[in-house]
Formats: sequence, C-alpha cells, structure tokens
Amino acid sequence: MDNDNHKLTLEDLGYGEFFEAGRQHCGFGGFALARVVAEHKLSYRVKNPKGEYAAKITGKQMFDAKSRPDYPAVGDWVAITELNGEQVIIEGILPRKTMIKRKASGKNEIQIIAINIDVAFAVQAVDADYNLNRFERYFAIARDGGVKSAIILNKVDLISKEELDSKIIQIKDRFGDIDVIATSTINDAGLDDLKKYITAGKTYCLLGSSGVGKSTLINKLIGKGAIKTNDISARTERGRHTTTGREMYFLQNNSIVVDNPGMREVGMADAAGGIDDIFGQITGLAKACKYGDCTHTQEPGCRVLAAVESGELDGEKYRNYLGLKKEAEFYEMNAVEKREKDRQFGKFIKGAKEQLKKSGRRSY
Ligand SMILES: Nc1nc2c(ncn2[C@@H]2O[C@H](COP(=O)(O)OP(=O)(O)OP(=O)(O)O)[C@@H](O)[C@H]2O)c(=O)[nH]1
Ligand SMILES: [Mg+2]
Ligand SMILES: [Zn+2]
Repeated sequence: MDNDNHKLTLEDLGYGEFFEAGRQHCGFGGFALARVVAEHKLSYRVKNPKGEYAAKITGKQMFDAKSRPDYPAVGDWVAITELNGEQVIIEGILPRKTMIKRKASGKNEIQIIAINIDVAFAVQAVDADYNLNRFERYFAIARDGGVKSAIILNKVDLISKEELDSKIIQIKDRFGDIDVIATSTINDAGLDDLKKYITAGKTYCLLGSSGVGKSTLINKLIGKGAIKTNDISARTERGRHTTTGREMYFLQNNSIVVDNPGMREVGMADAAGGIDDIFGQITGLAKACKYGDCTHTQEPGCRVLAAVESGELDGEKYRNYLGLKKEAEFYEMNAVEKREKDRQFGKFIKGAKEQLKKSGRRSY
C-alpha cells in the first residue's frame, strides 16, 4: 500500500522475544502477525511488514469476550488471517507485556489507554495549570501498567530560562532522578534531545491533559520522510485538533509513539492501585483506623489523621491523597460517556458479525 514500508521488519514495529514466546505458547505459530496501530470509533487498523489493513475480530472472540481487555487495543500484537489485500481477521491477541489502563466505574470494567508501551511520557505544558502533583498521578497510572515514566515539559518558549531551571530543580527535588526533557514546538528547543531519547523498536505514549501539545510534538517527531500509518493529509492542521482516537506512529529512527486523547477525556484518577502504591504509607496506617470504611477526613479513631497531627505523616502527602481520592470518585460517577462508548462498540460488533456472515466465514 505505501511504498515507504517495504523495509520494515517486525522488530521495527516493536516485536521481540517476549511476544514470540507468547505466540508459541498460544499456538499462533501458523498465523501471520500484525500490530494494532489505530482504533477509531472502535474499528481497527493493523500493520505488519507487508502493509496496513483494516481488521475485524472473529465471531469466537466476540463470543468469548467478557470485558474490554479481551478485545484488541492500540499496541497489541495480533495473529491474523488475510481476507484480501486490504482486510484481515484478527484471530487472537498475543500476551501483553504492559497495559496502561483506567479502571472504569464500580464493576470490573477497564478502559485501555495503550498496550505494550515501554515508556510513558508524563507531559505538562509549563504555562497554565502546571502542577507537580499531576506528574505523580501519571506516574501512578504508568506504574500500575508496568511501564517506566519520563517527563516532558512542553511549551518552554513561554517561560524564561530561569523559570525553567527552577521547575527542573523542583522536579528533581520531588521525584529524584526521573528523566526530564524540556521542549518547545515553537522554537524547536529540546526536540533533538527527545529524538535521541526515544529508541528504535521501543514504544512510547504521552500522558497529559488536553492542549499540552502531545499531537504537535508527535507531528514534529514524525517530520519528513517518516512512515505514516495513516493518511495524515486528510487531517490537516491536526495539531490544532483535540485528539479523539488512539493511533500509533512510526518514526524515522524506528521508534514508535502512540498519540491518545488528553487525560481529561480519558480520566486519570482511576489507577487506584497505582495511587495506593504511591501513598502506601497512608493505606498502611488506614488498617489501624477504627472504622473499616474510614474516609480519613473526620472520623473518630482515624489513625491517618492522628499521624498527620503528630507529624508522622507529611501534611502535603495527605492533602494530595485526599484530592486524588476525590477525583477518582468523580470519574467513577461520570458513566455517561462510557455508556455511549459501549453502545458504539455494540454497533461495531454487530457490523463485524454481518461482515463475517457475508464473507462466508464460519465464526467457529
Ligand atoms: N507556545 C506553545 N504552544 C504549543 C507548543 N506545542 C503545542 N502548542 C499549542 O498547543 C495547542 C494544543 O496542542 P495539541 O498538540 O493539540 O495538544 P494535545 O495535547 O494533543 O491535545 P489533545 O489532543 O486535546 O489531548 C496547539 O494550539 C498547539 O499549537 C509549544 O511548544 N509552545
Ligand atoms: Mg492531541
Ligand atoms: Zn481513617
């Protein structure tokens, strides 16, 4: 399909030993492989050294799927059967190395941000809304998914060198030796550092609020001559548009970056496990609270409050913890968007089933 692609190997697309072992283990040895590179309104595109295809899942997978993680998502390696030069059937998902996800409301439901990511960049713009605590939340989401974090401070053209230096010192004070890359897509500051940082065959994603410049940065990284996974010209001025789908881009140096919607849309306070990790001290103390459902805000016999009082627990950590809990609860209440997504997904599944019937393929 696109001539640029003929030199790509599976390794260039991020494949490696871990996935090969999983493939053998799952009995997918006889199938061709591809990586899921886009998911728009819940239809898939997959890519392999031969090209890029529209993809659907089998009737069996639809039948067996119990929850969202049972379906493919951007970053997944899948076993495929080619229907024709443009369409494939996804026969199964290879075991995942990492999974960045949010826990959606109450039940066991999970929403997937990206799969098989090696490094998650926690991105903030240095102007409005900049907040150290937010980095902590992104780290929690990444850690929860088994993914390493690094920081991108974008829009550094908007502040002075002194302000930037002091921000970096604050970050190092708070988070130790985390990697920090300061960038601007206006004057191209730091873009070379970022290009050097991202490594061939590794997959990256950007976690950040809407408008911090994630898509603009990726456009800069793609640059000239990079391999496009999709028709970018159809989306002119892409950087100025809020991203709604997830999509994977292959850069000149054979590294891979996933663009995804801003975290406000994604909701971010749901990585409850990761947050608990960071505030392990608080959860530890909470075991000694008088009431099992203690909110640690006003209850008599609250061990956490006692620890704040005595200075045993850092007051800022405590406030941070409360803020995060509050936000998590807010997202859990906001189920309307999720229901709409589920509805669209149902429609997609129905369409895919009809397509399968038409193609005369048994959905075993
Ligand atoms: N001053 C300045 N503006 C920037 C920079 N990078 C991006 N912008 C602007 O910030 C705005 C938002 O950029 P996007 O790339 O769309 O942001 P995003 O993070 O992808 O947003 P969502 O897709 O909504 O999550 C655009 O108007 C960009 O031109 C930068 O380095 N400096
Ligand atoms: Mg975007
Ligand atoms: Zn308590």
